[in-house]
Parts: sequence; structure tokens; C-alpha cells
Amino acid sequence: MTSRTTDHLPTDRDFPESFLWGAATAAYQIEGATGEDGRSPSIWDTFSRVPGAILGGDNGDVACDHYHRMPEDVALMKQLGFGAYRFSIAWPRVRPDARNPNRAGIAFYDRLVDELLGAGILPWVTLYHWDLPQRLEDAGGWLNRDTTDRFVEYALTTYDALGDRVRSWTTMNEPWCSAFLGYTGGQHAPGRQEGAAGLVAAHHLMLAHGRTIDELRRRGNADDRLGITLNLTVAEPFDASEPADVDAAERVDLGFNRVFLDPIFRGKYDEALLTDRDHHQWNGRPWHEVVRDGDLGVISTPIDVLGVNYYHGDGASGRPHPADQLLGSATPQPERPTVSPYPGGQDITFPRRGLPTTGQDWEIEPDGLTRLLLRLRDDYGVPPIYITENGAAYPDTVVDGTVDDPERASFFAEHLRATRDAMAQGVDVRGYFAWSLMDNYEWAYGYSQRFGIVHVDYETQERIPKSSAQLFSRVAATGVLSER
Ligand code: IFM
Repeated sequence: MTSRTTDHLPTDRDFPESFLWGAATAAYQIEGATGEDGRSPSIWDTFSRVPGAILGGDNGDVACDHYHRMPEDVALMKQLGFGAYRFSIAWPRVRPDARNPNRAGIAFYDRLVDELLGAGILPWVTLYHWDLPQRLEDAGGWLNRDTTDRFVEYALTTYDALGDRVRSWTTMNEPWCSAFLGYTGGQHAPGRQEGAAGLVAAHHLMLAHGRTIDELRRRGNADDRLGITLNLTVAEPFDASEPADVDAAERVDLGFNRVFLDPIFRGKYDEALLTDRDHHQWNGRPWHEVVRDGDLGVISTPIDVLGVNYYHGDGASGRPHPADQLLGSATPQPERPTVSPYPGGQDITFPRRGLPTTGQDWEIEPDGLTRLLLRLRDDYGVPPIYITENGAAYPDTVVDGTVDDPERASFFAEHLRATRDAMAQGVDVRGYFAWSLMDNYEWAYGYSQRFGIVHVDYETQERIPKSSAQLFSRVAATGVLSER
């Protein structure tokens, strides 16, 4: 099994012994059991029932049935030799009514943490991977500042339950998706398409993040690794000689990267986000009226680690292009009408740049990861970095009980080499989590996209480690990207 995959590997890279190797998942994508032990509906339970919102009309009711198969899944990770497991906690299990703790829901994570520690695997907790309790959305969701209070209460309940054993705490996963896919583009729950509402949601998510870091720091342990995970891109003009493309790339950088990096690491928003009155009105007022004195000081509370999720860069254009030349046109899309997730960015397009693409029609641009990591150090002086997600979807097939996925193995090898290149230039990267441990519910794409290094048969729930898992396991064990 390994001989085919090693053909795709670079030959001369390795990682320090202390480097943390793991895989990542998220609660709604794998757990299932959405109606058990007192869990209340989240915005994804609701959104997945909106006609046309999700390919195939899929939902996470069963997903990978991890809620019932957790010990076997942990045993599989142990077998694969992972040092860490990054997972998220479902807020609607821990505080189903958004106010009172639910013992039965918390007990699941209690068992998971014990199981991991018993297997010698470090638990890496994410508090929010998008499953807001529906009743909080009914009260305004992330557009309502009170949601930040509810989040801090939920975070403290979780910390009180698990903080005796868990030292790695991430507040938010990819707030860009929660804010801009959720409230501007509407491709994600709660599916709102309300322009600058995404900026309002982003601010409240950041405020909840900063307040939580501050509270956990007060309550916590000197060994805690507190941080946030951002999905970041390298935005470049599709055609550097076209002013419209240069402008589009700057807007993508601002609306994807800097909208979070600036407040967290510089304690401010760029003027362009605040002053573009045409595009940044919310409820008839400039969106930034929600920013109160002191908020940016809270948001920029120092963190110990930055989680970076990287999948691809972006070649942005400010001009129209034929539909079949746009990225994403080669795969089925949800039926719901699309709105750009960039407030005021309806003209931004992403034409093909001639780069190879994954099975999901996402560009493969490993050197973008090196450039991103260097920029984070040079422009933002970030704390130690962990790559908390990186991976690719391909339409795998099971042959004689095995899954050979050389393209995914190659994707990992190339991005690990890109990570190593940045480390060789002095960037402090301390770990890497593959996305994902197993095939799972890929949000608006339902079960149509497989990102796992472990294959899941959704009929039988059988797990089969793919050849990429064997590659990953070997690199984790040796710290060496290929046999020398
Ligand atoms: O599946 C998602 C994950 O939940 C967040 N980051 C990107 C992944 C692939 O789209």
C-alpha cells in the first residue's frame, strides 16, 4: 500500500521531534445523534432542511455516527500513531437552552477526553465550529451582541468540565465562514444574505473570542495554549496588469484575511472596512456603529498560538469571465441562488489560473502556504503557528476493501514540504492536523465531498484507512517526508 504513495513524495524534508501530528474533525460533521442526550437543534439542523441549500438535501442527523462509535475512532487514531486530535464541542449539547449546562451532553466530551488521554493522544478542543444553538439565532444570532455573553458562559462551562485535562483551547474555527458565508453570502447556516451583516457578525465573533481568551486566562493554567483558528488565503490579481483585478485581490485580502488579522494582532480595522458607505450599511446605519469603545482592546488580547487553515490561494478578478472558466464550475453546486460573501464584492470572480485542481475543483497551490506563513510572521508577528487544517476532497473508490488515494497523499506531501520551507526560513510552525480524520458532512456539499484520510461507508459506517492515512502515519512516526 505504501509503495505507490511514496512515489509521489518529495525527497528531502523533515520535521523536529517535538512537531505535533494529528487529524481534525468538527462536531456536526461527524457526530450524528442530533436528538440525543438533551442536545437542542443548531442552526445547521435548521439550514440543512432549507430546500436547495445542501447538495442532495443531506443533513448531519447520523453523519459518521461518531457519537456512538467514539471509542473505535479513538482506537483507529492510536493505530495510526497520531499525537493529537483536534475536535469541536457542540454548543447545543453543552448548553441546549443556551443558559443551563446539560450533564449528559458534557459527559460525551468527558469520555472522549479520557479515551484520548488513555490512548496517549493530546486533545485539541475547538469551542465553536459553526453549530450555534438555533434559539440564539432566533434572538439575532451573531448580529446580537448578547450572543457574546452566551458564548463566554458556554466556554466557561466547557472549561470547568474539561480544563483539568485539556490544555489546548481554540475559541473559533474559521470565523470568516460563520460571518460571511452565514450572514452575507448565505451559503452556510443561518443562510442570511444581508450584505454588511457579515461584518457585524465578524465583529461579535471576534469579541466573543477575545472575551473568552481573557476569561480562560484568568481561570486557567499556565500551560494552556489558548488561540483561534483562521482560514487564510493568499490573494493575488488574476491579471496583475489589470487594475480591476489588482483591486479585487486587495478586497479579497481585506475581506478574508485582514478583517480578522488586523483586529486580533493590531487592535484595529482598516479604514477601508469602516468608510465605504455604499457597501457597509447595516440596518440603515454604518455597520461599525456596533464597535464600542474598548472592543478592539478585548479582541487583541494576546493569544498563545494561531491555528491556520489553508486549502488554496485566490486569483481574484474584478471583471466578468465565462461561467465555465470559473473555479467550481466543474462540480455540482447547491441550488440556492448565490450571493458573494464579500460585502460590496459582487463583481469579484475567481477564474481558473491553469493550476491543478482537487476533485472539488479547488486550486492546488502549496507554495501559497509558504508565502502565507512568511507573511503572518513578517506583517503580524504572530505567536507559534499550528496548521490546524489542510487537505483535499477526491472521489475515492473502494477496491477489494482498500482505498488508494495517491492524489490526496501527494497533496499532503506537497503542503508539508511547503510548511517545512517556511520553517526553514524561520517561521515557528509547531504542528499539522490533516483535514479530516474521516470522510464527513461537508456542509453545503452534504456527503458529496470526501476529505478523510479514513474512508467512511455511510451505509455500514465501516471505516477504511486510505493509503494517504498510511503515508500520514509514517511521516508522523518518522518526521521524514520520504524514505531516504
Ligand atoms: O469541512 C470544512 C471544515 O469544517 C472547515 N474548514 C474547511 C473544511 C473543508 O471545506
